[in-house]
Amino acid sequence: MIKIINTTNGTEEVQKEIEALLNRSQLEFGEVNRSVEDIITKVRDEKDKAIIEFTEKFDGVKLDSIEVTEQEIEDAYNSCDPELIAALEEAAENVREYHQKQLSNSWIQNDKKGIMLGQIYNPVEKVGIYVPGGTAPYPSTVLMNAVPAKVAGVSEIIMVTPPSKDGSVNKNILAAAKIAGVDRIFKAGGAQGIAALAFGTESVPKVYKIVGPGNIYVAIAKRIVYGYVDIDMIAGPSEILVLADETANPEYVAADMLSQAEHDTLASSILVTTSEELAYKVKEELAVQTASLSRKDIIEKSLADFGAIIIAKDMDEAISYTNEIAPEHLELIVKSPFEMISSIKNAGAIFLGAYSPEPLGDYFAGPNHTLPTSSTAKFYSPLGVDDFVKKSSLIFYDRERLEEKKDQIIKIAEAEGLTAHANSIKVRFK
Ligand code: HSO
Ligand code: ZN
Repeated sequence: MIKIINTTNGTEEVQKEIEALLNRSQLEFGEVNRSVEDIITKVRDEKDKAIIEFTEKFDGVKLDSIEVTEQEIEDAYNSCDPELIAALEEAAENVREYHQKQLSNSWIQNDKKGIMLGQIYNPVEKVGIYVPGGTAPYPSTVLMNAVPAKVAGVSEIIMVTPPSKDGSVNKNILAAAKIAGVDRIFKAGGAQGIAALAFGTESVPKVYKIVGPGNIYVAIAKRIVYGYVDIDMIAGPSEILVLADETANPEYVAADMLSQAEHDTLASSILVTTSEELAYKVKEELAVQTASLSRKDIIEKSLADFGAIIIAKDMDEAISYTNEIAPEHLELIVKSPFEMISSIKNAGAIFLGAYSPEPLGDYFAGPNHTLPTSSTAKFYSPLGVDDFVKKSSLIFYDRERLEEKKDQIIKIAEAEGLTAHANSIKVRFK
């Protein structure tokens, strides 16, 4: 049962409750860490052989070859529901269009005579995408990771995903990979999949950056290989915060909260409202709607452990709790959502009004659904084209300009005790 927190009980109490809600770190070290390290070392040293062994051990299938063939991809695509394919195509187009807006241009500044400075942008050449299998084979996740990489100009997109017991990969995942333009797909899950991407094997090309969600083994493996390759943020369990006033429809609010609660027992669904009446109606609605949902057990646990309805004394207080929680998804179901945008400082994605429910963003609208969780919206942004682009600086001085500034540069070099640095300037003006 979801708890109701009334801020008339004093802000200290509420703060404590909020802290408890936010404290759902998935990362345990110790045991898991050690076994992930062992897997990574073995894959680095023994490559494909290790992948095949771990796949047999963890996924229960002995593979002859780990790469998904062109034929497997074609067959999967052709056997998918054509309406699903059409919906995914349309979603991919929206994601493409939205992310194209994020492209930045290289720039050059040459307004000072004899000097040219600039920054050039290049895509990361090879990117790896991890796609979970098991209970979470989401084609939408394939689109959200691969399409921005494609828009950024990544030349090789390599996907890894665990196979099922019969050695196949979920057909919807393969179809989405084809739609998004993934180049090659390998059957390698968990830490072994991440290690394969980080170090390369006889079959799997080494990549420079790994993105995509995964379980705790995947998350820890990404942390371990970070620095050797780049990674995206470590995604925690999903979250939604609905900020609603008395104009909100309790049925919609409850439905949206449940949409995230069904992801995971660790997911967090919170309503912050200024209306006590709405709070109690939503609580009732949550119980009614949960009863008929397929993932009822997950939802009930998630709501009981990490769900909350917070009744704030006014909108300012409601906004301040929201900014402190910094939710992954924020829905503003209030009379004038647009007027509120400028008060929201911390949120992964902001959904405006009663007809912009969270699943619209998960699947279709265009913005990325890989968003900062666990309050990291205080400093992280949604996944986007920037994550697949890197920059190089450009520096040019002509002879006169360098001569003009040589003493200052030599001064700093000598202050640092680096005479070879100083000499690299001096030698040009002997
Ligand atoms: N809401 C999830 C993404 C997702 N939802 C995929 C459905 N499929 C991210 O927090
Ligand atoms: Zn979702």
